[in-house]
Amino acid sequence: MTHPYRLHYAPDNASLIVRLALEEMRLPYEAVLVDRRVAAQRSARYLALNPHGRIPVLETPDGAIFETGAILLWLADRHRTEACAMMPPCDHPDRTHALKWLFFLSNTLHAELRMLFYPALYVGDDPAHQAALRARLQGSLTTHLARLDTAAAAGHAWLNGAAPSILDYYLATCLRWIALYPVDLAGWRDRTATPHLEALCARIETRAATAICARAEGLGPHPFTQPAYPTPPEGSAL
Ligand SMILES: N[C@@H](CCC(=O)N[C@@H](CS)C(=O)NCC(=O)O)C(=O)O
Repeated sequence: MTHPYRLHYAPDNASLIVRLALEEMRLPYEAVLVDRRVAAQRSARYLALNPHGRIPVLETPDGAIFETGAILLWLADRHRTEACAMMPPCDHPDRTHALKWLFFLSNTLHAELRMLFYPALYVGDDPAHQAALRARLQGSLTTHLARLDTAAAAGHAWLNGAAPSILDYYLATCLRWIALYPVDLAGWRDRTATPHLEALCARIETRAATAICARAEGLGPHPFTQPAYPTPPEGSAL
């Protein structure tokens, strides 16, 4: 490897969150396209890195890591500096609370988004079943986001704080996706109901890391406050 890290990515996929964190931490990495147009995430080569066939994977000198939350936490712990601490350290009381909300983002919010985006994987091809699943998910996502808005209003350093955290980037990217995907449901969510999440998006959008990733993946000038469908220089989001 020419760089210590190789990020296997597709534009506007979960790999974007890892890319944002790598850029925020100013870590050198190589971005390796997973071409979704040919389902490269299910190629033997990719499955050797991630047997689940999901994007992202980060190759590191310690081996390949899959699962977005695990990669983010590993990077934040491995590369914490005075200037860039994207997760509270293990011996800090804030760690307790940052961890539970990080796992909530990963296990619940992100997992439910997968069901919203790929309903056929969960209830098959019947459009009525898919519509019922999506309606339930829209309800639960609205509740989750209201609770996240309350957490984002509480003045924690690790969520909507002065300096970006891995939770900020994870949540802002989920909010971006909710605004855009699935294409036939786009725009269903009332963003004005969660003003602190809007503030978080606005804050994250000012970061140099966001501008770099937006350029690399064709996300447009306002990827978090006014999300638009990506026009990536290579590869495809879906
Ligand atoms: N739990 C996984 C979910 C990753 C995930 O859903 N990745 C999507 C792209 S955003 C994917 O690989 N989709 C293609 C597929 O499932 O075949 C993580 O957090 O990394």
